[in-house]
Amino acid sequence: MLVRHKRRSDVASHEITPHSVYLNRRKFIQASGLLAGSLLFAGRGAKAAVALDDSKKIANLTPGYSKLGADDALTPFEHIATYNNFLEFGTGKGDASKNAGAFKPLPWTVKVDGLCAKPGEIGFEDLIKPHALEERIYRMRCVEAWSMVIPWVGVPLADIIKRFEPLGSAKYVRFETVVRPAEMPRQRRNTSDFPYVEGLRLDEAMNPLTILAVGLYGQSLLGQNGAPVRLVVPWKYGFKGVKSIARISFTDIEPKNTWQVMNPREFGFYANVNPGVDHPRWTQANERRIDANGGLKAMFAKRRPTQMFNGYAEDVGQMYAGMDLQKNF
Ligand SMILES: Nc1nc2c(c(=O)[nH]1)N[C@H]1C(S)=C(S)[C@@H](COP(=O)(O)O)O[C@H]1N2
Ligand SMILES: [Mo]
Repeated sequence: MLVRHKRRSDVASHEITPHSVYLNRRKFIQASGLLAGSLLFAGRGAKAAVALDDSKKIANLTPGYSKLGADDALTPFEHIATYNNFLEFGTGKGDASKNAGAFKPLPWTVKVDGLCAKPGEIGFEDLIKPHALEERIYRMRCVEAWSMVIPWVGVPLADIIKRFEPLGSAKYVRFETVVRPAEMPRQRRNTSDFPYVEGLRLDEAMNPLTILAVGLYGQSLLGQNGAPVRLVVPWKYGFKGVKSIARISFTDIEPKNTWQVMNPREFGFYANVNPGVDHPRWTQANERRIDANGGLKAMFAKRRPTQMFNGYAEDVGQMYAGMDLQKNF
């Protein structure tokens, strides 16, 4: 179980490592590699490991709902697969891609329990297979103010939820990430933060925009992005997107999510992208887009304004009508 136990250094490094520091380090590694004419640098190995891989290609994708602005260019795969938050593998942005190699997502079982008529244990294939896989291009916005445009492959969560027949008393869905200390190094050193937990109100979970993703860029997810199945909620900050889901529970109690437990002053349950509600330590009014020229461009680019509900207000705004979004942050 989660206990309130704040390790200052973890929170700080997760939240404030600027993208520019990460990029400088990467550029340095690449430049050093060139100068030294050497293949010994870890940065090179890491780079080769994140190239698109034909053997992971997913067949039969149908194009699903995507809603992009004129200046929303896709974030290159390389950045999506190497600039991550995944505490189970470390607190640095490069840790997940470096350390996820030992993580073997398949075979995989998801436990479904709580307030539903058809609870049970279900294999990953059976969870996903009956449903058509869609490609959906979503803008994603992290609480730390960087953003990406990601072509996900997934299934509307509503389609999956309906099969388990939630009871009338179910008001929330709670998600848990797998606990596999043998494969996830930070779960060995630190047990209090795990399993990583997230939650949605049932109507948010049933919203047509909410998906369970099994891939991106047309191939199945890499460990660092939450293989084999993770949540994607494009109008909320990135931390809602719980990875490597091992348990889905229907409940009548608002779930306590991991970041809220670690730091309730800074992170709430709703986490709706809102340029009008700042994070206690920085503005949320604008963001740095990680796009085609990679981070190098993002580093020098003008920050762009963040949109209410990350630009999905027409699709999701109704659900929050009348709510005080300063209080329910
Ligand atoms: N299990 C788990 N899921 C997680 C996290 C985590 O640390 N553990 N980090 C979250 C945060 S803070 C973000 S921004 C997104 C990042 O997803 P990405 O690395 O695929 O872009 O994953 C979210 N899901
Ligand atoms: Mo995040």
